[in-house]
Amino acid sequence: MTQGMLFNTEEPPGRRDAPAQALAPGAWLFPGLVHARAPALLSAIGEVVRRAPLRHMTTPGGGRMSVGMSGCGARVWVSDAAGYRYETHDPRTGRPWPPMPALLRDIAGECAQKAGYDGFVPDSGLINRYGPGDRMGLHQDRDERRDAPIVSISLGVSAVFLWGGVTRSDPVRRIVMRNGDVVVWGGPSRLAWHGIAPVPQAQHPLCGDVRYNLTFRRTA
Ligand code: MD6
Ligand code: FE
Repeated sequence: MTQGMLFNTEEPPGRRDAPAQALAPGAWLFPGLVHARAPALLSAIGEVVRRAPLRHMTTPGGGRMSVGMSGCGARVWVSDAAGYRYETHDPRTGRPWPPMPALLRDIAGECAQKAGYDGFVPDSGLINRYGPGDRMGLHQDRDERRDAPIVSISLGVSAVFLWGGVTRSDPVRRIVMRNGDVVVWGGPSRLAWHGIAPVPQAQHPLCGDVRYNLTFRRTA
């Protein structure tokens, strides 16, 4: 087998120009929108996780989350036996979370604007790291401000995004998220159920067998 065959580069021709896709009212998928800036985004992630290492949080029920998490900005989402909440300090180091790199803040604002959400300035950037087989069950994002959208950027290995409706029993669509794809949602879709199917064993030239997801929010 040649070295090249080991890599699924996941870059079908033309995808960088793919049109925006409306997922639901207020929710948009922008295929490849930040594809060209993936290396810069990954180095910003590296900068953050050097100071706030990725860790596996515990759910209130006592389970260990398979996804590695960290974050930056004024407040970051944490989970432990006491529940889900936003914290100003990293419980692992006792220090404030690293400031949000300007590159991340600016890209998040640009993405939100594309979806019609002007003036979005995130105060929280969550970093999720998925290895092969890691998943995130269907959930709603309820712990932060609901009058601001969420900007979600996928990097590295492709994964299937599970997109339900605002009611738990709504049908769930499966949408492939590739390196550089962006989802923005808010307004009537802000409380949509969503998740990530187990990430396949695959290789991406920038990330090896890892998928990263960045989500930007307003918490205050
Ligand atoms: C992920 N994302 O893509 C998990 N939440 O790894 C989320 O849970 C999420 O992508 C709210 C808005 C966008 C998201
Ligand atoms: Fe979520």
